[in-house]
Amino acid sequence: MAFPDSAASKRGLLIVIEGLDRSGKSSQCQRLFDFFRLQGQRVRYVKFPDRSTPTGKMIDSYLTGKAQQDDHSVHLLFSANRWEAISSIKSDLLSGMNVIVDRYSFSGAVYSAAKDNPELSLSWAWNPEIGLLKPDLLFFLDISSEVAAKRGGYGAERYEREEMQSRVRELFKGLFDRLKIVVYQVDAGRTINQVAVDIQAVVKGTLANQQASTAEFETLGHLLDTAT
Ligand code: Z5A
Ligand code: MG
Repeated sequence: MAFPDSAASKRGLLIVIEGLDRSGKSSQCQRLFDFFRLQGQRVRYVKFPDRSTPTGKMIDSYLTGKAQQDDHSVHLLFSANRWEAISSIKSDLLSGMNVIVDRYSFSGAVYSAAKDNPELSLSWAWNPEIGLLKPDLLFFLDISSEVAAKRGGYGAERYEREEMQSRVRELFKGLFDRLKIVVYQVDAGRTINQVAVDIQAVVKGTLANQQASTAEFETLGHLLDTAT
């Protein structure tokens, strides 16, 4: 489904920050948020899963081990958690606001596929994401499991185990290849400042390009090879 783009005026940028656990996504989203505010630009920070909504509360119960869910069912809840937010994100973008997103469809597909459930392939997991807004800028914070583990160690939530993280890392790379999407890979094993400077350099370059911020919306499409 294509979102009609009625406004010819300048819209905001949709910026997604993805990455492994403890790679510093939330820290970098906050830094980027502050960067926009300092520039006098309107900006919104959205984090998925949004645990405040009814779907988000069910997801939170699952992640914290208070509730069990079928793998497919919880996967669709994560996707629904994005779909229920997308019209408000789109309307903010159209109003000229920049929107920073902390985890998005890419996390959605890879964390479910990493469970190695033979009935839940990466292709199956990607399908409910098709039609959501495609980011204008996509960053992937890359970090080794060893460095990530040093940042306080893995927590108590589901998925926070080192072997799961290695699988997730491989799946992210495979997914980006199969989507042929432009991804800015950032070495997130450095200091928060060093990482923030790299991200801001790309954002500044895009902001300087007026065409990019008036572009029509694109949506996430099918994986190129649906064999797996
Ligand atoms: N999940 C899913 O299955 N399906 C979906 O559709 C979605 C998510 C959207 C919860 O996600 C789980 O949901 C997650 C994926 C799954 N499972 N796992 N595992 P979440 O986003 O709510 O998880 P989180 O706890 O907010 O994020 P995180 O990955 O653990 O952390 P982060 O945001 O990448 O890092 P941070 O909070 O910015 O930093 C972590 C610590 O490291 C903190 O103490 C920082 O001060 C420190 N830090 C950050 N950057 C640095 C640098 N550069 N150097 C040193 N220390 C640093
Ligand atoms: Mg986070």
